[in-house]
Amino acid sequence: MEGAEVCNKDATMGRHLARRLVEIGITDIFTVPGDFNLTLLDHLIAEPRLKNIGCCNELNAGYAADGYARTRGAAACVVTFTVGGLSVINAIAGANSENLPVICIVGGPNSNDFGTNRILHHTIGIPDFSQELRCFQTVTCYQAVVTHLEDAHEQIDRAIATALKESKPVYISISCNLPGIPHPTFIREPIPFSLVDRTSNPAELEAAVEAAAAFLGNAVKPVLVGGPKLRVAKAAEAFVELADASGYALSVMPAAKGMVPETHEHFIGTYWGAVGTSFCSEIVESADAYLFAGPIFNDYSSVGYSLLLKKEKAIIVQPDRVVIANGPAFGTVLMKDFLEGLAKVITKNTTAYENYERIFVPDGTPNAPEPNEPLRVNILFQHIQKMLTDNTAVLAETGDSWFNCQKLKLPAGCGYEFQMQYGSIGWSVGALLGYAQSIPDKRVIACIGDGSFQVTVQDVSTMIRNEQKSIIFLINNGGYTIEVEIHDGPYNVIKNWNYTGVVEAFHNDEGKLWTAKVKCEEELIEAIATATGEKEDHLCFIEVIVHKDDTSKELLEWGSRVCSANS
Ligand code: TPP
Repeated sequence: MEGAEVCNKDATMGRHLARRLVEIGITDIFTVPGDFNLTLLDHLIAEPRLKNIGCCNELNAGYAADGYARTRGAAACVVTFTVGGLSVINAIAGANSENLPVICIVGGPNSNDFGTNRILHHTIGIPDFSQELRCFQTVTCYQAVVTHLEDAHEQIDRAIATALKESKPVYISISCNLPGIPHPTFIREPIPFSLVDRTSNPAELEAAVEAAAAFLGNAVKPVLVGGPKLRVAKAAEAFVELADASGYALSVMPAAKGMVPETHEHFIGTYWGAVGTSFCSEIVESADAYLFAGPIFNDYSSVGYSLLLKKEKAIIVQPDRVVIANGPAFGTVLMKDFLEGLAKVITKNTTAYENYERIFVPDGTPNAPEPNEPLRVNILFQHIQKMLTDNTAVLAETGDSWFNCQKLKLPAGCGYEFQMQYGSIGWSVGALLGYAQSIPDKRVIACIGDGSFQVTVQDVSTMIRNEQKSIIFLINNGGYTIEVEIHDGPYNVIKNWNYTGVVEAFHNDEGKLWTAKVKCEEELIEAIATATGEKEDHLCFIEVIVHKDDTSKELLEWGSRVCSANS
């Protein structure tokens, strides 16, 4: 092939791709092999700075990349053509919904097979190789199908650069015969990406800041609400700067939990309408002006469209535009620039926070259990709360864990992740694998319902294999309880498993796993002491048995409101 004679053995597309991944902060790739990607994998793992994390299935490899991208700013998974590609696609759609730059790399057909009438294995049996690409077009922001060495360099670079710029997943298909062939374009260490940063239009920015400052300056008790797009806008720090400068009461939407320090002196909790932190919704909804930075209002975050907000009172700041009181809109204004600019000119007003302090009554504590009383969910979360430090992070699966974890008070530095927009059950198992891999110095505490766990359970074995030391609370309530509270039927009851038995089978006497099954507070206390003491270097799996109707009160409220929105 072209250029083979002038190149050394490292000047291959596979090595180039590996170097690019390392350059953007990726040191682990989540993979499932297949004959279309084997050579590619050889050349990726030849890169000493890249570790291969072999997963049990592609869905989990994709979820792992999602979890990894949340802290590293990018992640990659590698799968095989169509059978792997179509399996990972649900995870990639989830990463898209969460604005995560996941690079989904697929080992594709031999470049010589394109344009022939050949039928390939792993396809649905027609001589058309575009099915997988067409599926990915709807869930990624860019697709590169690399079938030639000459332009492979630029195709790969453009795909990765687009993922970073858009903060969305991209698809790169690489013909299976090409990754190991040396080519002159891959000789050198890649020149670093010259990503052109987006900038605000200075005049629009100035006008937006001026209009916002005037609007907020006229308000008596303005408040700030952070939304999940703070992350994609890289504006969380600027938002806190604005909170410091303004003295406004500070809250977050549920999907932004963890993006703003809850230890901030004016923090009032999660704004989630009827199911948010007590006194938070009252303060937000009674304010005469609110600034939402990066909100997503959907049926879930709006609690079945029951929020009591008025557009005329709102400044909505999106990653690159600002709308004030449903009137003037300022385009080409970056959220970060806007918040920083506003922080410089804002007038201090602590009225809303003072009102909050005046009316605030702390949450009650649950009734203490009788000795050996069956464990209640609110007792469980009291104990999880005590485990949180700046060396921990929380991962919350879709289900009642959303509501229970949302109520945890995060100490400074404690991470928090969940997948609220897409809400795909099973996400947390794969995401835990990737998240823990990305932050090895923290201990991740995952709260996972039994129904969700059943979807993606296999990759607990990958956590053991990679010596991860997370703590999984498997909440065994016998069913799809969140669905029960929206609309019940016999389909919401699931087969009970011996969950500790399942993960012990994965362990199979290799690696460090510790399990416990707990039914009362006494057993829970002992299990937590062991998991955080003697077994702190183990993957700890604590199956918590609770009553099927034991839920957070927020789920009951939210479920009935979402139910009416659905009917
Ligand atoms: N399939 C996928 C992939 N994602 C979904 N969100 C659903 C189905 C619908 N769904 C949402 S939550 C849920 C289901 C089936 C049940 C979750 O049950 P479990 O994990 O046991 O948590 P619990 O509600 O009991 O706390």
